[in-house]
Amino acid sequence: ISESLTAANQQALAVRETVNNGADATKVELQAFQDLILAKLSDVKVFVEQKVKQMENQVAKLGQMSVNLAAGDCQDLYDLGFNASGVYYLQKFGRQVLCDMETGLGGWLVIQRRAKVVEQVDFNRDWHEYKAGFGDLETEFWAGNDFLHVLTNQKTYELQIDMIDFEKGAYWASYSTFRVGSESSGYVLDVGNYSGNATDAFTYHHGRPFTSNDRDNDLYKDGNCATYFSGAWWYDRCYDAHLNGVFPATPDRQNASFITWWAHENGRKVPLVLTSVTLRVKPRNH
Ligand SMILES: [Ca+2]
Repeated sequence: ISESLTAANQQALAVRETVNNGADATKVELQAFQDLILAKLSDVKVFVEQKVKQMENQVAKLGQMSVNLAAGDCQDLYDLGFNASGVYYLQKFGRQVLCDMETGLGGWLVIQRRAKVVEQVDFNRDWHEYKAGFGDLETEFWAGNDFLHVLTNQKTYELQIDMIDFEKGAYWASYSTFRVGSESSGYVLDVGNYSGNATDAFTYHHGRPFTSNDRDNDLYKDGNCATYFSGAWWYDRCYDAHLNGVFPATPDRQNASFITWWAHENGRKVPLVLTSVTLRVKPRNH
């Protein structure tokens, strides 16, 4: 009996050891399996995180695209983070515009630019060319009356005019209201509330429709101001400011039939003889 018990006991120990060993082996296997699963899960997590990030980027891009589609001026573009001056495409109007993102707080849309350059852009053009716009955004251009109409009727716009006189230097005129009417109104000019150092020569043109060499809407009875002064404008009889005129070959203060702005100096009206002009607009209070 004793021997049997001893043998049984040894057998039991052997069985226990076998079981324990087996358990250890199972534990090791389970641990390895768990590690494998965790590693896989970690891979899946990285993959999912990458995908989520990609999707977030796509959504952000789509969001910005839809906002870009709605951008109606350079201020909108500026507010979207575009803060470099240059040519931008306004999806809303299907056209390129020149934005000045540096002057003042930025957000300016340049609607006209003149400068004495080697290859001068001809500004003595007809109604339809002024309607559509012409020139080169990099040098000289007119943004176009149809565009000026839809642009300036989105919000209330202010206008800034910068001019250089060949010997007197820089002048500026600012108007807190600038709006251009529809073609059926003759693109009537609504401009007001001047400030600047150039004296106010543009309010004279307030309420006037546009006159081109083939459409006489001016108040000069004996002829067409645009024909006489080579360039379309919101003529009255005929002008105090004429910024679409021709640059004189040589500066001449006695002959003001060229591109000019009548300034007041010491109680006298004196024409500025301009070498460059820029007209730009942005929403008021920006
Ligand atoms: Ca006339």
